[in-house]
Amino acid sequence: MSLHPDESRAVSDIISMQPMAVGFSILYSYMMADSYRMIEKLRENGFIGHITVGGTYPTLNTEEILHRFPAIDSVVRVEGELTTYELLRAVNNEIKMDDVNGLTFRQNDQIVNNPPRPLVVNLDDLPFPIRDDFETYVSLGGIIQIHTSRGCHANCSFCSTAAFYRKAPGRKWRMHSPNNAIDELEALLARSATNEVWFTDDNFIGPGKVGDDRANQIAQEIVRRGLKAKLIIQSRGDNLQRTTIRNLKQAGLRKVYIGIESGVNRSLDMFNKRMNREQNANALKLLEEEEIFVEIGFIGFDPFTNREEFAKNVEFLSSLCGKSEYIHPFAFDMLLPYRGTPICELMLKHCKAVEHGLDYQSVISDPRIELAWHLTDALLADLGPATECIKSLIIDDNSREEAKCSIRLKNATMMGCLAQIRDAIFRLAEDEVVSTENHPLFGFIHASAEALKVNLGITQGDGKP
Ligand code: B12
Ligand code: SF4
Repeated sequence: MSLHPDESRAVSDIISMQPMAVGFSILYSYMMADSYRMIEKLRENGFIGHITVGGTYPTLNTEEILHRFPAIDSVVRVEGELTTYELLRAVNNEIKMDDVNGLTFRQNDQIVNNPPRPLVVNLDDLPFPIRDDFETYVSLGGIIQIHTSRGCHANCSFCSTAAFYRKAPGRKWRMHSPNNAIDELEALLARSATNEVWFTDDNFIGPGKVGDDRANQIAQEIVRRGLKAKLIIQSRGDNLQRTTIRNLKQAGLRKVYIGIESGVNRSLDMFNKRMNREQNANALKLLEEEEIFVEIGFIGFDPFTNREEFAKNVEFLSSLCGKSEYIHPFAFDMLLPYRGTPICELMLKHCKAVEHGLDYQSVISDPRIELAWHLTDALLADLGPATECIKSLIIDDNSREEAKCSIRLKNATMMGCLAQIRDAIFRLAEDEVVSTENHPLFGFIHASAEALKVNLGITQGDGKP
């Protein structure tokens, strides 16, 4: 059902409809607080129906949620389709709550954890999602988003998707058949004023021959049906085969999001990435040679990062992106140890994570690394508008050369500033007291980003040239 964007209006809409149950989808930790504010308003306004929550955050924090948020009646863990159907039957007294697998619920003062529900075996058995607001969403600048597979065969220790699907028995990477996936795509293209398509699969190409064959069949099917789409995918580096990338490019592939995470093998091992620095670099080179735009996810800092490793990360990015027209990093993050992930356990064991709001954050003990992280964070924030601008250029056929030039300029600014940050922290003695506020490099970073904005013709803070 579509709700008014204004919270109070949405609450009064729900109250007037008197549904027997309301569900909230909570993908990110920060959405929990906002959703709960609305849930409390519903209760204050007399809503007595069942309130449930689902999504990544509730699945990884099930009991915590029911302990901390008394107005919530249950949590739907992992996949929601079948569990929600049965939950509604239970709310309607057709079956017992205890019989709904995948549900955690409140019973008197107890929290009851029913057994997990196995993952859906054949994704094609699921109907296509109802997209009531699709036209409005596209008219506001949204692009088509489709999941053509679920999960990932890998098991990176920081990844909440890996942790999410491991909460239920079943295969960790499952796919829609090429025909089924492209039927959904074709129907959406017919309804849409945009042909930009983001396959939001965690790992679009998927494992081994099965994944590779499917990606090729999807490419063939798009071409066979004559669909004109501009495609964006997310993939692990070790699933990229040159022929497949070429076939996908023929079908409209423009951009690949790729989690490279680090240029330091120690971090990659701790992240259980199952790829080393060289393998990641080769994946990026392959995409660059095939002239596919790439955005890199990078967790450049973790609580064990030292100055030499920071320097290695800077050197790694510079060697790959310094002169690149295709590859640009959109992150240089500090590790976020999400609750329920193996890395969170590891960080807690080493006292390297502390509670922060409804989740955890990393603890950095070396003040020089903390300074490097704050400066890098400021750099990424300042470069944000450039990244947004490049994103729209990449998808625009007429702006290909402009996009390449923008990426070159952005990379040059980013690598120049990173080198300055690296040199500044190497100038500091181990016992030197450093303040993370008011460091002169903040001014330099800001000025460099402003100069870049002028070069890219960005006049507003929102990234639109
Ligand atoms: C699309 C997407 C986005 C889009 C969102 C677009 C949109 N319109 O919603 C954009 C680009 C905006 C985005 C941004 C970010 N994202 Co994002 N995103 C995703 C992605 C790839 C797909 C989400 C999706 O559509 N899934 C498809 C549906 C079918 O799956 P699902 O959501 O899990 O739903 C199922 C169940 O969870 C359950 N369920 C879900 N909701 C409910 C509700 C009820 C009531 C019930 C009963 C069941 C239920 O049933 C569903 C069907 O089985 C996920 C990864 C993923 N695999 O989910 C990451 C993911 C959600 N994103 C993530 C992150 C970290 C971010 C960012 C913070 C990244 C960043 N550093 O900037 C930002 C924050 C966004 C913000 N606004 O601040 C993390 C969240 C981690 C966490 N624990 O908080 C994820 C899990 C990726 C990851 N592995 O790290 N993201
Ligand atoms: S490769 Fe990506 S999606 Fe797969 S487990 Fe690692 S971080 Fe998660």
